[in-house]
Amino acid sequence: MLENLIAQPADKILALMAAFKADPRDTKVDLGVGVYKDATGNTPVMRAVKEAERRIVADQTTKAYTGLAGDPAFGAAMRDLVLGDSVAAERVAAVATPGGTGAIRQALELIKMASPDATVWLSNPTWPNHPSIIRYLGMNMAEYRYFDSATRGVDFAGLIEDLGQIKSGDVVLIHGCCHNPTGANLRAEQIAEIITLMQTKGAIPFIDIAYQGFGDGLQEDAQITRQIASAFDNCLIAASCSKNFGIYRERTGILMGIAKDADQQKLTQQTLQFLNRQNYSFPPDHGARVVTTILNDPALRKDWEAELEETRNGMLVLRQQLADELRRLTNSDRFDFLAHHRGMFSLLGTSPDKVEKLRADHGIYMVGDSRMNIAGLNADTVPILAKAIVAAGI
Ligand code: PLP
Ligand code: TYF
Repeated sequence: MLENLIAQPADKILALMAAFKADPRDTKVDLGVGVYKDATGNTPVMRAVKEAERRIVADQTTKAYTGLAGDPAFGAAMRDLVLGDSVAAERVAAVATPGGTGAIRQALELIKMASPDATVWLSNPTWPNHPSIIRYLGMNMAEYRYFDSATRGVDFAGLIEDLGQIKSGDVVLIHGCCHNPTGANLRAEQIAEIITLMQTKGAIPFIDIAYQGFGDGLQEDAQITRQIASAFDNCLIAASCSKNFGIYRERTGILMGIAKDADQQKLTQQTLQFLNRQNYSFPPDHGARVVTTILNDPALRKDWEAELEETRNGMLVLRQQLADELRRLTNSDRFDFLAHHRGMFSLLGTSPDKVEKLRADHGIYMVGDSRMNIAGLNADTVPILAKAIVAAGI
């Protein structure tokens, strides 16, 4: 049997992680995989997470199964965090999932069940796992223009033109904040225009929010999601806790399905639980319990928010330092977009051979499409990167 297998395409981001590890140069700089790192290159366990884990270990009396949706308290806490009061709670179905990826997978399975002929529209570019999972599930897929390689902002005219082709029942996947890989984000008035267009066409929004709190702030980063969720009868939201709680390996995420009314919510909830059961029965609990403990305890929550703000502000400082250094070196404002982008990533907008040159000549690792993880920098490596960018003729 196993001789029939054919090699599957590797994840280019994870492959880059391995290449970085294997590089013996001690001057190497990792701007690859989207994991937050502090100035010393460490990915810390957040203070509130440590304390929540201590409490869970001390107080937990059982590790018996939760339920197919996970702990309902996690669902409620995440609904509040992501949606605020933008949508009535009785319209929201929710299941815990293994990470944001699990939520995306379950959302796509739900779409396939409910609407097998629908086309799922993705931004070009997007996170590579989006098209990979859609292709694996044998679903229809199309792209809408997103990135303007001249301004390194959003190509809004191109986006609107492409979304003009969507058909009734099609699904449009939108990054809730901190677009991966570009770092370029939509403004509220642009979202309003997209909403109107999608409503005219009868399309369904699917939001992937994996970096809430990494862009403009915890509430600010939820704005697009809330704006969209409150405007449609149906909406799917895949939220990840990996980044904003720093619990990557715990695999913590949630899929929320917003239904038209309470009856439709019941059916949606039942279906989401069915999908969890088909794939893994009960979702992982530990990370979800950590998140719930933090969100429901005012002191822990305050400390988590403060540390998340430090993280966010640290990345903004690095962005500004890099933009300033490049402004100084090039005597131009060509790289000012780096300070305007938000989240962990910026797409430099250069060719794969220049990215390769940065790796070969300077030991600077970024993804082949020229995505760099800003959190991989520190005050010492900012000038090194700026010099290398100029030396590579970018
Ligand atoms: N969506 C986007 C856009 C991402 O960048 C990520 C990466 O971390 C995820 C979803 C899901 O992450 P995880 O499955 O680790 O929660
Ligand atoms: O884009 C990134 O770097 C993160 C981490 O298969 C990641 O989202 C990368 C690849 C992958 C899963 C997570």
